[in-house]
Amino acid sequence: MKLPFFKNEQTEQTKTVELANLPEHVAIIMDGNGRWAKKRRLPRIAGHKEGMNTVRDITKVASKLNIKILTLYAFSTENWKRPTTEVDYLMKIPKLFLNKYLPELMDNNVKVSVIGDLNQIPVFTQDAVAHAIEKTKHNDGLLLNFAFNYGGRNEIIRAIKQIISDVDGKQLSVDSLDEQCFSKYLYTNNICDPDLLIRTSGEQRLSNFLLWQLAYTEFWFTDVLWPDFNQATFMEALYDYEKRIRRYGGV
Ligand code: V0D
Repeated sequence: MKLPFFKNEQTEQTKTVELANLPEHVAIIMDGNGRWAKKRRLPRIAGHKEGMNTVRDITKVASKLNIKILTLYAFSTENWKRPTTEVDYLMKIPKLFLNKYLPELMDNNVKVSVIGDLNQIPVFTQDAVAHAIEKTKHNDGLLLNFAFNYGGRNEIIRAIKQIISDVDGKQLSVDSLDEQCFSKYLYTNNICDPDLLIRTSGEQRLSNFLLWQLAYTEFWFTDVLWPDFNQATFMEALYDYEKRIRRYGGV
């Protein structure tokens, strides 16, 4: 099944994505919220608030396209270094987002999940997230996975500590440790690796996101700022993804 999504009126060129070739798992680094606000002489938090609406829009599109998993980098372990007022506002966003959109997520059969260390975040935020996870746990449509207080290196160290503890406790033998076994110790234990990574706002680096999981992922970058990112930009990414031949290091 083909889905046309773009038509240039001058050249009559149309762009189409083949629904069968869509990525199963899309990961996104939602960058450029502060810059979006600055351009408008607004405080950075206004950009984060606007970015929340983009999360809603892209979740809706991904869900309609039958994409299986959407992993969004919402807050990194490094983001604690930002000014307190900004961090305080960011910690309110999950609750704001869920108060506004949880009914719609339910309607769209979306299942919410989180990767990262939730112990370090305020209890009211933990509660809001836990409530959404519980409420959506039987949904079997899109898995909307937020990386929240997440860091890739931290995730790997945490896995190693758990592995050592399991070896000590004789639940695991060193010989049986391989890539597949190791990946079970990561936050992402039951979900496949991302097929496509999108980063908005022109930066082209990983910023400690999903270090292990992105080994074979296709990367797609755009200068568009996250609050300006929309269905059209998302379709463009999916269109480019389909054109790439994926070899997994083979021939
Ligand atoms: C701000 C742009 C949704 C990026 C998007 C504090 C930065 C809006 C959530 C969210 C954030 C997280 C968990 C959950 C439901 C929603 C979110 C943060 C930041 C981290 F269960 N947007 N969003 N969380 N921003």
